[in-house]
Amino acid sequence: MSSHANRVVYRTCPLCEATCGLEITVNPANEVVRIRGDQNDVFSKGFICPKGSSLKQLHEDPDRLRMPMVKRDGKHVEVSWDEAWQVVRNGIARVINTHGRDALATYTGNPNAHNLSSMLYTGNVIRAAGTRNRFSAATVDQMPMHVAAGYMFGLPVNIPVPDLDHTDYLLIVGANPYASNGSLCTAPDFPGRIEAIRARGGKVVVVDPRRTRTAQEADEWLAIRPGTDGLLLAAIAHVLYEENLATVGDHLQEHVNGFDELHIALEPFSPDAVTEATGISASTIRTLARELAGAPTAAVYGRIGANVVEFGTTQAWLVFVLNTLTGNLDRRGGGMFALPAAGGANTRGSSRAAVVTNDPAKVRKGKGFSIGRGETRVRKLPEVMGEYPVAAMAEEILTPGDGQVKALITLAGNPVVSTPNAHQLDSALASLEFMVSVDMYLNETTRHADVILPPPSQLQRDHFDVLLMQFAVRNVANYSTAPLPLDEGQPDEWEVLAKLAGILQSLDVEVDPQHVDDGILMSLITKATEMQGSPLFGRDPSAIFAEVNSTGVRGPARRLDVMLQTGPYGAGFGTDPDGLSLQTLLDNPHGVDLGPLQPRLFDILRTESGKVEMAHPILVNDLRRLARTIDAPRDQLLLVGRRHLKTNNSWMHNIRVLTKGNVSCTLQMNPIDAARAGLQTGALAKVTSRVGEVVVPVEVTDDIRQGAVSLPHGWGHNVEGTQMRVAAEKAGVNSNVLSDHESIDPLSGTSVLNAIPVRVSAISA
Ligand SMILES: Nc1nc2c(c(=O)[nH]1)N[C@H]1C(S)=C(S)[C@@H](COP(=O)(O)OP(=O)(O)OC[C@H]3O[C@@H](n4cnc5c(=O)[nH]c(N)nc54)[C@H](O)[C@@H]3O)O[C@H]1N2
Ligand SMILES: Nc1nc2c(c(=O)[nH]1)N[C@H]1C(S)=C(S)[C@@H](COP(=O)(O)OP(=O)(O)OC[C@H]3O[C@@H](n4cnc5c(=O)[nH]c(N)nc54)[C@H](O)[C@@H]3O)O[C@H]1N2
Ligand code: SF4
Ligand SMILES: [Mo]
Repeated sequence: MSSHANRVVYRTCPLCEATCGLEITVNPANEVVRIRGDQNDVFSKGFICPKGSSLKQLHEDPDRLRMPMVKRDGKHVEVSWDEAWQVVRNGIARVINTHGRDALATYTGNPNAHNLSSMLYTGNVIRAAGTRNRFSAATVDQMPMHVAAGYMFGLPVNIPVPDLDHTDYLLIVGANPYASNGSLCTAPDFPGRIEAIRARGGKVVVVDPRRTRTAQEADEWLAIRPGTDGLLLAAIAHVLYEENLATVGDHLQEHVNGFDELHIALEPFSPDAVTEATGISASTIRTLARELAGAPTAAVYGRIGANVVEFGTTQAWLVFVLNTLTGNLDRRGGGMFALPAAGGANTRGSSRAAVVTNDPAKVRKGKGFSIGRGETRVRKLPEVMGEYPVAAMAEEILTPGDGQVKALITLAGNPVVSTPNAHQLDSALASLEFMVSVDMYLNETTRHADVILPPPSQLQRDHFDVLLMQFAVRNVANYSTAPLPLDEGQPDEWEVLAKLAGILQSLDVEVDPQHVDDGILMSLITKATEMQGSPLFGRDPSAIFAEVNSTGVRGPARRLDVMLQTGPYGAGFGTDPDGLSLQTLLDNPHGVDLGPLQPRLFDILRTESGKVEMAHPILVNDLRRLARTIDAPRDQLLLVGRRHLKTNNSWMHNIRVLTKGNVSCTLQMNPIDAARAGLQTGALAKVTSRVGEVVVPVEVTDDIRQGAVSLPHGWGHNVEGTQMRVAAEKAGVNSNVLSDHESIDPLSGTSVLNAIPVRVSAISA
């Protein structure tokens, strides 16, 4: 190829969980000429959404930070990397030396999950900070799924995903994959996979207070009252028992605990009892139960609408329970567990022979799952998976006393827009002694940072979905090289993170990220050589280090090579010549297909009993709390969220191609509720909750049930001191001004971001 020709690069899209393969054409001046779906991608087969092609505009966005910013006299100015690191070192040293390490807090946001550097190095930063005050977006997102999976299957990553490509019946509860493209269910072209279910004669039912695009495309839409899914799910399970339809299937008969206890605990939840609360008729509930039990295969899938609510964990568990009680757990077409090529927390460091037997006699009993190793200082909320609920972050900063948080490190997060009681957190961040953010924008959160350290753009880095493949509907491995080079003098994100980790540990500004990384790699290899079942067991760590180092690859790709080689499909540094290594993936730029999901429950169960715990006491106990909501008063409007296909949480509104047109922040309201409040489409409404108030234009629509109103999250860009000019033009309002930091799912600490009681009134324009 002559140097005047365009080149084509294949890169997995890192913007959402769908992991679509992109075909990116780049000209000799290193400008992106075109982005389209990669027809040959083994997983996405050409599918792309409008966000995928906007990676070009994201890369070229003049507001995207290319140089570090330091706050001087209240204003952010560009500085050199050396200068920025000096400020970071001094700020961190001052806080640690004055107040101790617990005065530091960390917050890690969603894009870390889509970023190879972050997936591998963020943990090093957090550990190096040495603080117990760790927060993340998990407690405004999927934490209920982890906790439920932990109690039921022994490990928080043991989350069953609906086997979309083989199921005959899909019940979707509080998810809208036509907009979100799926979550904890990695499935490029989720919509196409739903359509395929129907095309092969299957059925799709959607439970959502809004008639979403997903609901429109389904066979049936059930307009549930927000926050009451637990009652519905429990009632479906109740019917399964009552009508003798409940069976875990022959494959699990001997391997579950709690089948009868669960039956008893579900007693209060008859269809008749929950009809009024849920707004779903008893006959519909009975039909749902019979259909789920009667379908050749069926899967129940619940997400944000079922998770970030008062009963998030119990509902996540009930979703798993329904998959189990209909005989569909760990069975083709039901709820299954992926086997990722790298980074699987239930396969770590073990070769295929060691992890793929699915022999019930070889179940590795575990310690079980628990929470509460420590509690927050102010509200005494328990630790969950090594972190605290982000709903408690503001009070930990604002409440004086021993152990008060004085400094914050945010890594790819925008908590001021994404977490509850936004105004409270905003003022908390303004009161910090020191804050550093690794982020590519000067936005609502990072405007409080003393230093912002920008990563390169999404097109300037390599990629592999370490996390998302643990929740994929098909086993696939795909590594992409960086389509575009780094800018002159620009460090890669892993170097930024490794250096930050080094500074946090040693308080020495001179740390060399390469040196830090060598240490990390060596310890990774050493661990593998000490682990029975690993292909590296008993081998010489230095020899392996030398071998992986000889490829010339550095940073996350070098670590990934070790993870792949020691993973369940791995080459094991010579033990399996047909196995996977980084080189295999380099040779296959469209990905390597590892096949459909296979039953593997017995390989991953880590409960103390070695059985599936259908009725963990903590969850069964929570059914009592749930039962008390059957007769709860139902006079208030309940606010729910929504996502739009062209937005991505809070941070892509600066991309004009995405926000032009009808993408906007409105309050959706049913005609009856609107008429009652004297509101029409376009009129301004005041929405008030216990903690806050916003004024927002109304959109009257039949596509939302009575009693529910909906605002998308991620907006509210009209604040001082940011640098997102396009976003500011169409600012919208921050829906988390309304969400209440005191309102959480007590089992997981997850914030209640749906079914928030609000008042809506007309205001004169
Ligand atoms: N009301 C309501 N609130 C919600 C939700 C809801 O449904 N309703 N959803 C919740 C969910 S599911 C989530 S995941 C959270 C998200 O919460 P957050 O993760 O806190 O917020 P994001 O909007 O994803 O912001 C991501 C930040 O990372 C930066 N960024 C983007 N890419 C990169 C990168 O590659 N490297 C670095 N260093 N920075 C990067 C962006 O500039 C932005 O500042 O929001 C939650 N908040
Ligand atoms: N385009 C786009 N894609 C995204 C994102 C984005 O911001 N934009 N964010 C990504 C992230 S971080 C995540 S976690 C995923 C989330 O993926 P999804 O879970 O599919 O998220 P949503 O599209 O918000 O769908 C949640 C649905 O729950 C409904 N709902 C609200 N309250 C209730 C309730 O009480 N009961 C029931 N049954 N339903 C309820 C809402 O009306 C909404 O339709 O999406 C990811 N993909
Ligand atoms: S669906 Fe998700 S992964 Fe696919 S192109 Fe759109 S944003 Fe990217
Ligand atoms: Mo999320």
